[in-house]
Amino acid sequence: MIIERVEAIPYRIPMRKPLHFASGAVHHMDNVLVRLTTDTGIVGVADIPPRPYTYGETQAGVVALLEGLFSDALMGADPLDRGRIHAALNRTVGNFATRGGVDVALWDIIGISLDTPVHRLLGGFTDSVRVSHMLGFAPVDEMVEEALRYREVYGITAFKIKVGRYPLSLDIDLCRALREALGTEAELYLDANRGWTAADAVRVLDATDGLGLTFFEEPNDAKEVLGRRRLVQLSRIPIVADESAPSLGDAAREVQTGGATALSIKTARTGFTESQKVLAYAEALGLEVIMGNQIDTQIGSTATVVFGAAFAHSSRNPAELSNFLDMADDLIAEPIEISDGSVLAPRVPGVGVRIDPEKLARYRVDGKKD
Ligand code: MUC
Ligand code: MG
Repeated sequence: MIIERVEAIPYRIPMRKPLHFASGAVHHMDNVLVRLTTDTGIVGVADIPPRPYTYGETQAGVVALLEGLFSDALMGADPLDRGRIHAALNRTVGNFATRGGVDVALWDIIGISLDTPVHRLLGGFTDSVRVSHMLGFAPVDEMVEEALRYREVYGITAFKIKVGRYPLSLDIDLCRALREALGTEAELYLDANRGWTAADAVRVLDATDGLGLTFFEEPNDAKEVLGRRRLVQLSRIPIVADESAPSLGDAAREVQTGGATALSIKTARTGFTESQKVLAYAEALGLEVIMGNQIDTQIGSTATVVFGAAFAHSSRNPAELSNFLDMADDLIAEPIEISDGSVLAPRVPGVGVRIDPEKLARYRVDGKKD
């Protein structure tokens, strides 16, 4: 089996509710669908969400890379030879989302060819993953109302609170309001997307002590190493590396140099192959991981479910799986269902995503037709 066609399909779907956070905002999903077709007729797909404010990738850049250098590496390759393919892809630095998407599409092909769901090929630990919902910036009463609604409608009881704003009291008051409204059973954790200085993040930790927060993701810019190290040492809750750890090497550097005590794993950037390495590294060191959200569509969120369900250590904490609900529409033919606060891993062969051809035709922006 060899890959004989590499397609990069850019598409745009508006957000029903734009997501705002300290490092940026998403009003439209300007993503790229990668489609790898083999000589056996098997087609592997994955979603690539370029996040310029986080990694510098853009939709046009992703398309150019897939149609250029990455096509050279993929055309004629057997999808089972992942080691060789990744060695070739790794000759291009950065571009994490593009690399992650290609890996997921390769696994999709492998799963379909073996007639097996990929979460079972990877590890098969469980078939259900608990969901955490990410609350973007909005007035406090709206964020509280959203959390209560998601608990009521979907049974979600874990929430990641986007913070990182000034004055600090804005987000401190927000944390208090959410804890008060949701009670003690809800799991609440923070993500500042580098919005604060390390010293201010320590002030926030002090002010929110007693609220039972469980994690604090990217409080400041991890490149400010000494400030970050001091913060990590002072914090009683794990400090999570997310955008400072977009690859295995970056994750190891952040942990080994005292910049983080937990890791966010995003299949949107480390696919399944490198995510497994990050997971094993974290597990060996006794560090918790959170299956994170790159503001993913249902295609991307399905990949997260697949990986989360595959291993004990990736399914321990609720995974960030629900922000596709902020989108006005999606390319997926069978929508993800969240019930009782959980999502089931797909049972069909492959990653388990089927693209709706009419929706793809409606939202693609390259003017081409299938
Ligand atoms: C997150 O966890 O940071 C916001 C920016 C991004 O790249 O991912 C999101 C969520
Ligand atoms: Mg984050």
